[in-house]
Amino acid sequence: MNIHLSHETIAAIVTPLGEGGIGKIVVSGPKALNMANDIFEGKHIKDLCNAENGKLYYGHIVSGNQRIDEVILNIEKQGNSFTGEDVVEINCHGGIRILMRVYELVVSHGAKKETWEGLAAQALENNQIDTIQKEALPELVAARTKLCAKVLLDQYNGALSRMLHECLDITKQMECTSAERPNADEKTILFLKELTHSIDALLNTAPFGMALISPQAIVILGKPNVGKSTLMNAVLGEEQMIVHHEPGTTRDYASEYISIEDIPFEIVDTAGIRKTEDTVESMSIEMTREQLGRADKVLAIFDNSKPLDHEDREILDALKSWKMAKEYERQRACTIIPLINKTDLPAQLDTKIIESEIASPVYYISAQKKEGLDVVYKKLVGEFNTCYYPGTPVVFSKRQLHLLSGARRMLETAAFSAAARQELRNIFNECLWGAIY
Ligand SMILES: Nc1nc2c(ncn2[C@@H]2O[C@H](COP(=O)(O)OP(=O)(O)OP(=O)(O)O)[C@@H](O)[C@H]2O)c(=O)[nH]1
Ligand SMILES: [Mg+2]
Repeated sequence: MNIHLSHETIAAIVTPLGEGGIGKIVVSGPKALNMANDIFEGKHIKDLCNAENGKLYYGHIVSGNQRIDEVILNIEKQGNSFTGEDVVEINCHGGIRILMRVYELVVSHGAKKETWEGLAAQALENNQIDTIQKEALPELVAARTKLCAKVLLDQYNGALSRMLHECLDITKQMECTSAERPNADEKTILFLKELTHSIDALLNTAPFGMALISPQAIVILGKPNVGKSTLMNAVLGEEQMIVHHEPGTTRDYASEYISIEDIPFEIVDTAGIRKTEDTVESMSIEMTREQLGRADKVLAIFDNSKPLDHEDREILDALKSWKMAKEYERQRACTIIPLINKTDLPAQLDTKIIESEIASPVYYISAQKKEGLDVVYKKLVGEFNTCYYPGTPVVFSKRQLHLLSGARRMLETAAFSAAARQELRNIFNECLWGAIY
Protein backbone atom coordinates (compact mmCIF):
# COMPACT_ATOMS: atom_id res chain seq x y z
CA MET A 1 0.00 0.00 0.00
CA ASN A 2 1.07 3.58 -0.60
CA ILE A 3 1.56 5.82 2.36
CA HIS A 4 -0.65 8.89 2.13
CA LEU A 5 -0.82 11.13 5.12
CA SER A 6 -4.14 12.73 5.93
CA HIS A 7 -4.16 16.51 5.74
CA GLU A 8 -6.62 16.93 8.54
CA THR A 9 -5.66 17.55 12.14
CA ILE A 10 -8.05 15.81 14.51
CA ALA A 11 -8.59 15.97 18.27
CA ALA A 12 -10.13 13.29 20.46
CA ILE A 13 -10.83 12.94 24.17
CA VAL A 14 -9.41 9.50 24.90
CA THR A 15 -10.31 9.12 28.58
CA PRO A 16 -13.91 8.67 29.84
CA LEU A 17 -15.74 11.91 30.64
CA GLY A 18 -16.07 11.99 34.40
CA GLU A 19 -14.19 12.83 37.56
CA GLY A 20 -10.66 11.48 37.68
CA GLY A 21 -7.02 12.38 38.24
CA ILE A 22 -6.21 12.76 34.55
CA GLY A 23 -8.20 13.56 31.43
CA LYS A 24 -6.43 13.17 28.13
CA ILE A 25 -6.90 14.83 24.74
CA VAL A 26 -4.95 13.64 21.71
CA VAL A 27 -4.35 16.05 18.83
CA SER A 28 -3.06 14.35 15.70
CA GLY A 29 -2.20 15.70 12.28
CA PRO A 30 0.11 18.04 10.38
CA LYS A 31 -0.97 21.12 12.36
CA ALA A 32 -0.94 19.48 15.81
CA LEU A 33 2.32 21.08 16.99
CA ASN A 34 1.38 24.57 15.76
CA MET A 35 -2.07 24.33 17.32
CA ALA A 36 -0.55 23.25 20.63
CA ASN A 37 1.97 26.14 20.39
CA ASP A 38 -0.97 28.57 20.17
CA ILE A 39 -2.54 27.44 23.45
CA PHE A 40 0.40 26.13 25.54
CA GLU A 41 2.79 28.05 27.78
CA GLY A 42 5.60 25.63 28.61
CA LYS A 43 7.90 26.10 31.58
CA HIS A 44 10.99 24.85 29.73
CA ILE A 45 10.04 25.07 26.06
CA LYS A 46 8.92 27.92 23.82
CA ASP A 47 8.28 26.16 20.50
CA LEU A 48 6.91 22.60 20.54
CA CYS A 49 8.32 22.02 17.04
CA ASN A 50 11.67 21.67 18.87
CA ALA A 51 10.26 19.11 21.32
CA GLU A 52 11.87 15.70 21.65
CA ASN A 53 9.87 12.52 21.03
CA GLY A 54 8.57 10.86 24.16
CA LYS A 55 9.63 13.69 26.49
CA LEU A 56 7.07 15.25 28.83
CA TYR A 57 6.58 19.05 28.89
CA TYR A 58 5.04 20.79 31.87
CA GLY A 59 3.06 24.02 31.47
CA HIS A 60 -0.36 25.63 31.17
CA ILE A 61 -3.11 25.71 28.59
CA VAL A 62 -3.99 29.37 28.06
CA SER A 63 -6.68 31.31 26.26
CA GLY A 64 -5.46 34.90 25.89
CA ASN A 65 -4.24 35.89 29.35
CA GLN A 66 -6.32 33.26 31.09
CA ARG A 67 -4.89 29.98 32.36
CA ILE A 68 -7.34 27.16 31.67
CA ASP A 69 -5.47 24.23 33.20
CA GLU A 70 -2.11 22.99 34.38
CA VAL A 71 -1.04 20.22 31.98
CA ILE A 72 1.69 17.85 30.90
CA LEU A 73 2.22 17.39 27.17
CA ASN A 74 3.68 14.37 25.48
CA ILE A 75 4.91 14.89 21.94
CA GLU A 76 5.31 12.11 19.36
CA LYS A 77 6.40 13.27 15.97
CA GLN A 78 5.26 11.80 12.63
CA GLY A 79 6.55 8.27 12.07
CA ASN A 80 6.97 7.66 15.78
CA SER A 81 3.36 8.05 16.82
CA PHE A 82 0.35 5.71 16.94
CA THR A 83 -1.39 7.53 14.09
CA GLY A 84 1.73 8.13 11.99
CA GLU A 85 1.06 11.89 12.27
CA ASP A 86 2.48 14.53 14.58
CA VAL A 87 0.74 13.88 17.88
CA VAL A 88 0.33 16.05 20.96
CA GLU A 89 -1.14 14.34 24.01
CA ILE A 90 -2.54 16.89 26.45
CA ASN A 91 -2.82 15.46 29.96
CA CYS A 92 -5.23 17.77 31.79
CA HIS A 93 -6.85 17.38 35.17
CA GLY A 94 -9.74 14.93 34.97
CA GLY A 95 -13.23 16.43 35.23
CA ILE A 96 -15.86 17.18 32.60
CA ARG A 97 -15.66 21.01 32.71
CA ILE A 98 -11.88 21.32 32.49
CA LEU A 99 -11.48 18.67 29.85
CA MET A 100 -14.29 20.05 27.67
CA ARG A 101 -12.90 23.59 27.97
CA VAL A 102 -9.46 22.54 26.79
CA TYR A 103 -11.04 20.38 24.06
CA GLU A 104 -13.22 23.25 22.78
CA LEU A 105 -10.13 25.48 22.77
CA VAL A 106 -8.20 22.97 20.62
CA VAL A 107 -11.19 22.69 18.27
CA SER A 108 -11.52 26.49 18.04
CA HIS A 109 -7.90 26.49 16.79
CA GLY A 110 -8.89 24.33 13.83
CA ALA A 111 -8.77 20.69 14.95
CA LYS A 112 -11.63 18.46 13.78
CA LYS A 113 -13.59 16.78 16.55
CA GLU A 114 -13.11 13.02 16.51
CA THR A 115 -13.70 10.04 18.76
CA TRP A 116 -10.77 7.90 19.92
CA GLU A 117 -11.76 5.39 17.25
CA GLY A 118 -11.07 8.20 14.74
CA LEU A 119 -7.42 8.09 15.82
CA ALA A 120 -7.37 4.37 14.97
CA ALA A 121 -8.88 5.20 11.57
CA GLN A 122 -6.08 7.70 10.98
CA ALA A 123 -3.53 5.07 12.05
CA LEU A 124 -5.08 2.65 9.53
CA GLU A 125 -5.01 5.27 6.79
CA ASN A 126 -1.32 5.80 7.46
CA ASN A 127 -0.56 2.05 7.54
CA GLN A 128 0.45 2.17 11.20
CA ILE A 129 -2.02 -0.64 11.88
CA ASP A 130 -4.04 -2.92 9.59
CA THR A 131 -7.80 -3.52 9.51
CA ILE A 132 -7.57 -6.54 11.82
CA GLN A 133 -5.70 -4.50 14.42
CA LYS A 134 -8.24 -1.68 14.02
CA GLU A 135 -11.04 -4.21 14.61
CA ALA A 136 -9.27 -5.60 17.67
CA LEU A 137 -8.83 -2.23 19.39
CA PRO A 138 -12.47 -1.38 20.35
CA GLU A 139 -13.06 -5.04 21.24
CA LEU A 140 -9.99 -4.99 23.50
CA VAL A 141 -11.39 -1.94 25.27
CA ALA A 142 -14.78 -3.66 25.66
CA ALA A 143 -13.27 -7.02 26.76
CA ARG A 144 -15.54 -8.73 29.30
CA THR A 145 -13.06 -11.23 30.73
CA LYS A 146 -9.29 -11.56 31.24
CA LEU A 147 -9.13 -14.18 28.50
CA CYS A 148 -10.92 -11.80 26.05
CA ALA A 149 -8.39 -9.09 26.86
CA LYS A 150 -5.46 -11.50 26.43
CA VAL A 151 -6.67 -12.87 23.07
CA LEU A 152 -7.56 -9.44 21.68
CA LEU A 153 -4.29 -7.88 22.79
CA ASP A 154 -2.49 -10.64 20.87
CA GLN A 155 -4.56 -9.96 17.76
CA TYR A 156 -3.99 -6.22 18.17
CA ASN A 157 -0.28 -6.98 18.38
CA GLY A 158 -0.54 -8.81 15.05
CA ALA A 159 -0.99 -12.55 15.76
CA LEU A 160 -3.70 -13.02 13.12
CA SER A 161 -2.11 -10.52 10.72
CA ARG A 162 1.21 -12.41 10.81
CA MET A 163 -0.55 -15.64 9.91
CA LEU A 164 -2.26 -13.96 6.96
CA HIS A 165 1.07 -12.53 5.79
CA GLU A 166 2.43 -16.10 5.89
CA CYS A 167 -0.52 -17.23 3.74
CA LEU A 168 0.23 -14.41 1.30
CA ASP A 169 3.88 -15.51 1.16
CA ILE A 170 2.79 -19.05 0.30
CA THR A 171 0.68 -17.81 -2.62
CA LYS A 172 3.71 -15.84 -3.85
CA GLN A 173 5.90 -18.93 -3.67
CA MET A 174 3.26 -20.86 -5.61
CA GLU A 175 3.57 -18.20 -8.25
CA CYS A 176 7.28 -19.03 -8.64
CA THR A 177 6.79 -22.79 -8.85
CA SER A 178 3.59 -23.24 -10.81
CA ALA A 179 4.05 -20.32 -13.22
CA GLU A 180 1.34 -20.77 -15.84
CA ARG A 181 1.23 -24.57 -15.83
CA PRO A 182 -2.36 -25.78 -15.59
CA ASN A 183 -1.36 -29.00 -13.80
CA ALA A 184 0.00 -28.27 -10.37
CA ASP A 185 3.39 -29.87 -9.75
CA GLU A 186 4.44 -31.56 -6.51
CA LYS A 187 5.67 -28.37 -4.87
CA THR A 188 2.44 -26.56 -5.63
CA ILE A 189 0.48 -29.42 -4.09
CA LEU A 190 2.57 -29.09 -0.94
CA PHE A 191 1.94 -25.34 -0.83
CA LEU A 192 -1.77 -25.92 -1.28
CA LYS A 193 -1.77 -28.41 1.59
CA GLU A 194 0.07 -25.95 3.79
CA LEU A 195 -2.37 -23.18 2.90
CA THR A 196 -5.39 -25.40 3.51
CA HIS A 197 -3.96 -26.45 6.86
CA SER A 198 -3.36 -22.83 7.93
CA ILE A 199 -6.82 -21.65 6.90
CA ASP A 200 -8.50 -24.63 8.57
CA ALA A 201 -6.57 -23.88 11.75
CA LEU A 202 -7.73 -20.25 11.58
CA LEU A 203 -11.36 -21.16 10.86
CA ASN A 204 -11.36 -23.54 13.83
CA THR A 205 -10.58 -20.61 16.12
CA ALA A 206 -13.60 -18.62 14.88
CA PRO A 207 -16.30 -19.99 17.26
CA PHE A 208 -14.00 -19.21 20.21
CA GLY A 209 -13.04 -15.75 18.91
CA MET A 210 -16.61 -14.80 18.03
CA ALA A 211 -17.92 -16.00 21.41
CA LEU A 212 -15.39 -13.72 23.14
CA ILE A 213 -16.63 -10.69 21.20
CA SER A 214 -20.38 -11.36 21.15
CA PRO A 215 -21.20 -13.62 24.09
CA GLN A 216 -23.46 -16.56 23.32
CA ALA A 217 -26.97 -16.41 24.78
CA ILE A 218 -27.89 -19.24 27.15
CA VAL A 219 -31.65 -19.39 27.60
CA ILE A 220 -33.13 -21.27 30.57
CA LEU A 221 -36.32 -22.97 29.41
CA GLY A 222 -38.89 -25.17 31.12
CA LYS A 223 -42.50 -25.40 32.23
CA PRO A 224 -43.49 -23.30 35.28
CA ASN A 225 -42.04 -24.22 38.69
CA VAL A 226 -39.20 -26.51 37.51
CA GLY A 227 -36.56 -24.25 39.12
CA LYS A 228 -35.43 -21.94 36.30
CA SER A 229 -35.07 -18.88 38.50
CA THR A 230 -33.42 -20.94 41.24
CA LEU A 231 -30.84 -22.07 38.68
CA MET A 232 -30.35 -18.49 37.46
CA ASN A 233 -29.67 -17.37 41.04
CA ALA A 234 -27.28 -20.30 41.61
CA VAL A 235 -25.31 -19.39 38.47
CA LEU A 236 -25.21 -15.68 39.38
CA GLY A 237 -24.29 -16.45 42.98
CA GLU A 238 -26.95 -14.05 44.27
CA GLU A 239 -30.68 -14.05 44.94
CA GLN A 240 -31.60 -11.84 42.02
CA MET A 241 -34.73 -13.60 40.74
CA ILE A 242 -37.87 -14.19 42.76
CA VAL A 243 -38.25 -17.90 43.50
CA HIS A 244 -41.64 -19.22 44.64
CA HIS A 245 -43.49 -22.52 44.92
CA GLU A 246 -46.46 -21.09 42.92
CA PRO A 247 -46.07 -21.81 39.18
CA GLY A 248 -45.96 -18.70 36.97
CA THR A 249 -43.74 -16.59 39.24
CA THR A 250 -41.39 -15.17 36.60
CA ARG A 251 -43.32 -12.92 34.22
CA ASP A 252 -40.65 -10.87 32.48
CA TYR A 253 -37.43 -12.39 31.25
CA ALA A 254 -34.16 -11.32 32.88
CA SER A 255 -30.68 -11.47 31.41
CA GLU A 256 -27.20 -11.08 32.89
CA TYR A 257 -23.61 -11.44 31.68
CA ILE A 258 -21.58 -14.19 33.31
CA SER A 259 -18.15 -15.71 32.76
CA ILE A 260 -17.52 -19.47 32.66
CA GLU A 261 -13.84 -20.43 32.50
CA ASP A 262 -13.23 -16.85 31.32
CA ILE A 263 -15.63 -17.18 28.37
CA PRO A 264 -18.38 -14.57 28.53
CA PHE A 265 -22.02 -15.64 28.15
CA GLU A 266 -25.38 -13.95 28.48
CA ILE A 267 -27.75 -16.02 30.60
CA VAL A 268 -31.51 -15.49 30.32
CA ASP A 269 -34.17 -16.62 32.80
CA THR A 270 -37.62 -16.90 31.21
CA ALA A 271 -41.25 -17.33 32.16
CA GLY A 272 -42.35 -20.97 32.20
CA ILE A 273 -44.11 -22.13 29.02
CA ARG A 274 -47.62 -23.60 29.41
CA LYS A 275 -51.13 -23.18 27.99
CA THR A 276 -52.90 -20.38 29.85
CA GLU A 277 -55.93 -18.07 29.60
CA ASP A 278 -54.16 -15.39 31.63
CA THR A 279 -53.33 -12.45 29.31
CA VAL A 280 -50.22 -11.27 31.17
CA GLU A 281 -48.84 -14.80 31.42
CA SER A 282 -49.51 -15.31 27.69
CA MET A 283 -47.49 -12.18 26.96
CA SER A 284 -44.65 -13.49 29.16
CA ILE A 285 -44.68 -16.80 27.29
CA GLU A 286 -44.52 -14.92 23.98
CA MET A 287 -41.39 -13.18 25.34
CA THR A 288 -39.93 -16.56 26.29
CA ARG A 289 -40.41 -17.73 22.70
CA GLU A 290 -38.66 -14.58 21.43
CA GLN A 291 -35.72 -15.24 23.75
CA LEU A 292 -35.59 -18.84 22.60
CA GLY A 293 -35.35 -17.55 19.03
CA ARG A 294 -32.07 -15.77 19.77
CA ALA A 295 -30.58 -18.51 21.99
CA ASP A 296 -27.24 -20.13 21.13
CA LYS A 297 -27.61 -22.66 23.92
CA VAL A 298 -30.67 -23.82 25.84
CA LEU A 299 -30.70 -25.18 29.36
CA ALA A 300 -33.93 -27.21 29.21
CA ILE A 301 -35.11 -27.95 32.75
CA PHE A 302 -37.33 -30.81 33.88
CA ASP A 303 -38.55 -31.60 37.40
CA ASN A 304 -37.12 -34.84 38.81
CA SER A 305 -39.87 -35.06 41.43
CA LYS A 306 -42.79 -35.21 38.95
CA PRO A 307 -43.71 -37.54 36.09
CA LEU A 308 -43.36 -36.14 32.58
CA ASP A 309 -46.62 -34.36 31.64
CA HIS A 310 -48.13 -32.57 28.64
CA GLU A 311 -46.43 -29.28 29.64
CA ASP A 312 -43.00 -30.98 29.50
CA ARG A 313 -43.98 -32.37 26.10
CA GLU A 314 -44.75 -28.83 24.92
CA ILE A 315 -41.21 -27.89 25.95
CA LEU A 316 -39.81 -30.85 23.99
CA ASP A 317 -41.81 -29.74 20.93
CA ALA A 318 -40.58 -26.15 21.26
CA LEU A 319 -37.00 -27.45 21.46
CA LYS A 320 -37.42 -29.56 18.33
CA SER A 321 -38.68 -26.55 16.34
CA TRP A 322 -35.85 -24.40 17.74
CA LYS A 323 -33.20 -26.92 16.72
CA MET A 324 -34.64 -27.20 13.21
CA ALA A 325 -34.76 -23.40 12.79
CA LYS A 326 -31.16 -23.03 14.06
CA GLU A 327 -29.85 -25.80 11.83
CA TYR A 328 -31.49 -23.99 8.92
CA GLU A 329 -29.74 -20.71 9.90
CA ARG A 330 -26.43 -22.58 10.45
CA GLN A 331 -24.79 -19.50 11.95
CA ARG A 332 -23.47 -20.90 15.20
CA ALA A 333 -23.41 -24.27 16.86
CA CYS A 334 -26.65 -24.64 18.82
CA THR A 335 -26.80 -26.90 21.83
CA ILE A 336 -29.59 -28.15 24.05
CA ILE A 337 -28.52 -29.25 27.50
CA PRO A 338 -31.32 -31.18 29.28
CA LEU A 339 -31.18 -30.68 33.04
CA ILE A 340 -33.03 -32.84 35.53
CA ASN A 341 -33.52 -30.54 38.52
CA LYS A 342 -34.54 -31.24 42.13
CA THR A 343 -32.46 -34.42 42.40
CA ASP A 344 -32.58 -33.91 46.18
CA LEU A 345 -36.23 -35.08 45.95
CA PRO A 346 -37.38 -38.66 45.18
CA ALA A 347 -37.33 -39.42 41.42
CA GLN A 348 -40.67 -39.63 39.57
CA LEU A 349 -39.46 -38.64 36.13
CA ASP A 350 -38.73 -41.03 33.26
CA THR A 351 -35.65 -39.36 31.74
CA LYS A 352 -35.40 -41.85 28.84
CA ILE A 353 -38.07 -40.01 26.84
CA ILE A 354 -36.20 -36.73 27.30
CA GLU A 355 -32.88 -38.29 26.27
CA SER A 356 -34.33 -39.79 23.13
CA GLU A 357 -36.35 -36.68 22.17
CA ILE A 358 -33.40 -34.30 22.63
CA ALA A 359 -30.81 -36.88 21.52
CA SER A 360 -28.51 -35.98 24.37
CA PRO A 361 -27.65 -37.43 27.77
CA VAL A 362 -29.33 -35.59 30.64
CA TYR A 363 -27.48 -33.80 33.45
CA TYR A 364 -28.66 -34.19 37.04
CA ILE A 365 -28.67 -31.09 39.24
CA SER A 366 -30.14 -29.60 42.35
CA ALA A 367 -30.33 -25.87 41.68
CA GLN A 368 -31.42 -25.28 45.26
CA LYS A 369 -28.40 -27.08 46.73
CA LYS A 370 -26.11 -25.87 43.89
CA GLU A 371 -25.18 -29.47 43.06
CA GLY A 372 -24.14 -30.82 39.66
CA LEU A 373 -23.51 -27.40 38.14
CA ASP A 374 -19.78 -27.89 37.41
CA VAL A 375 -20.51 -30.57 34.81
CA VAL A 376 -23.04 -28.24 33.17
CA TYR A 377 -20.45 -25.43 33.05
CA LYS A 378 -17.95 -27.84 31.42
CA LYS A 379 -20.56 -28.75 28.82
CA LEU A 380 -21.30 -25.05 28.12
CA VAL A 381 -17.64 -24.28 27.33
CA GLY A 382 -17.03 -27.71 25.78
CA GLU A 383 -16.99 -26.47 22.19
CA PHE A 384 -14.25 -23.92 22.94
CA ASN A 385 -10.61 -24.61 23.56
CA THR A 386 -10.15 -22.50 26.67
CA CYS A 387 -6.51 -23.54 26.94
CA TYR A 388 -5.16 -20.50 25.06
CA TYR A 389 -1.48 -20.24 24.16
CA PRO A 390 -0.13 -16.66 24.08
CA GLY A 391 0.27 -15.29 20.58
CA THR A 392 -2.17 -17.73 18.93
CA PRO A 393 -3.92 -16.21 15.90
CA VAL A 394 -7.68 -16.10 16.44
CA VAL A 395 -10.45 -15.14 14.00
CA PHE A 396 -12.79 -12.82 15.89
CA SER A 397 -15.05 -10.98 13.43
CA LYS A 398 -17.77 -12.01 10.97
CA ARG A 399 -15.86 -10.13 8.27
CA GLN A 400 -12.70 -12.21 8.83
CA LEU A 401 -14.73 -15.43 9.02
CA HIS A 402 -16.60 -14.63 5.81
CA LEU A 403 -13.39 -13.86 3.88
CA LEU A 404 -11.45 -16.86 5.16
CA SER A 405 -14.39 -19.20 4.48
CA GLY A 406 -14.32 -17.87 0.92
CA ALA A 407 -10.58 -18.59 0.69
CA ARG A 408 -11.19 -22.13 1.97
CA ARG A 409 -13.90 -22.74 -0.64
CA MET A 410 -11.55 -21.53 -3.36
CA LEU A 411 -8.90 -24.00 -2.27
CA GLU A 412 -11.42 -26.81 -2.65
CA THR A 413 -12.60 -25.86 -6.07
CA ALA A 414 -10.02 -23.83 -7.96
CA ALA A 415 -7.68 -25.39 -10.48
CA PHE A 416 -4.64 -23.42 -9.54
CA SER A 417 -4.47 -20.96 -12.35
CA ALA A 418 -2.78 -17.55 -12.07
CA ALA A 419 -6.24 -15.99 -11.76
CA ALA A 420 -7.12 -18.26 -8.82
CA ARG A 421 -3.86 -17.40 -7.04
CA GLN A 422 -4.55 -13.70 -7.60
CA GLU A 423 -8.08 -14.11 -6.22
CA LEU A 424 -6.69 -15.82 -3.10
CA ARG A 425 -4.17 -13.01 -2.62
CA ASN A 426 -7.00 -10.49 -2.94
CA ILE A 427 -8.92 -12.25 -0.18
CA PHE A 428 -5.92 -12.25 2.20
CA ASN A 429 -5.21 -8.62 1.39
CA GLU A 430 -8.83 -7.65 1.94
CA CYS A 431 -8.77 -9.45 5.28
CA LEU A 432 -5.65 -7.47 6.23
CA TRP A 433 -6.43 -4.09 4.74
CA GLY A 434 -10.19 -3.89 4.19
CA ALA A 435 -12.34 -3.59 1.10
CA ILE A 436 -10.02 -1.18 -0.76
CA TYR A 437 -8.31 -4.19 -2.38
N1 LIG B 1 -36.21 -29.44 46.44
C1 LIG B 1 -35.87 -28.59 45.50
N2 LIG B 1 -36.65 -27.55 45.21
C2 LIG B 1 -36.28 -26.70 44.24
C3 LIG B 1 -35.08 -26.87 43.51
N3 LIG B 1 -35.00 -25.87 42.61
C4 LIG B 1 -36.09 -25.11 42.76
N4 LIG B 1 -36.87 -25.59 43.75
C5 LIG B 1 -38.14 -25.06 44.23
O1 LIG B 1 -39.09 -25.08 43.17
C6 LIG B 1 -39.99 -23.96 43.29
C7 LIG B 1 -40.00 -23.20 41.98
O2 LIG B 1 -38.72 -22.63 41.77
P1 LIG B 1 -38.50 -21.43 40.75
O3 LIG B 1 -37.05 -21.25 40.64
O4 LIG B 1 -39.32 -20.26 41.13
O5 LIG B 1 -39.12 -22.09 39.44
P2 LIG B 1 -39.31 -21.43 38.00
O6 LIG B 1 -39.07 -22.50 37.02
O7 LIG B 1 -38.52 -20.20 37.89
O8 LIG B 1 -40.86 -21.11 38.03
P3 LIG B 1 -41.66 -20.01 37.18
O9 LIG B 1 -40.97 -18.70 37.29
O10 LIG B 1 -42.99 -20.00 37.85
O11 LIG B 1 -41.77 -20.52 35.79
C8 LIG B 1 -39.48 -23.15 44.46
O12 LIG B 1 -40.23 -23.49 45.60
C9 LIG B 1 -38.04 -23.60 44.63
O13 LIG B 1 -37.57 -23.46 45.95
C10 LIG B 1 -34.24 -27.99 43.84
O14 LIG B 1 -33.18 -28.20 43.29
N5 LIG B 1 -34.68 -28.80 44.83
MG1 LIG C 1 -39.02 -18.22 37.55
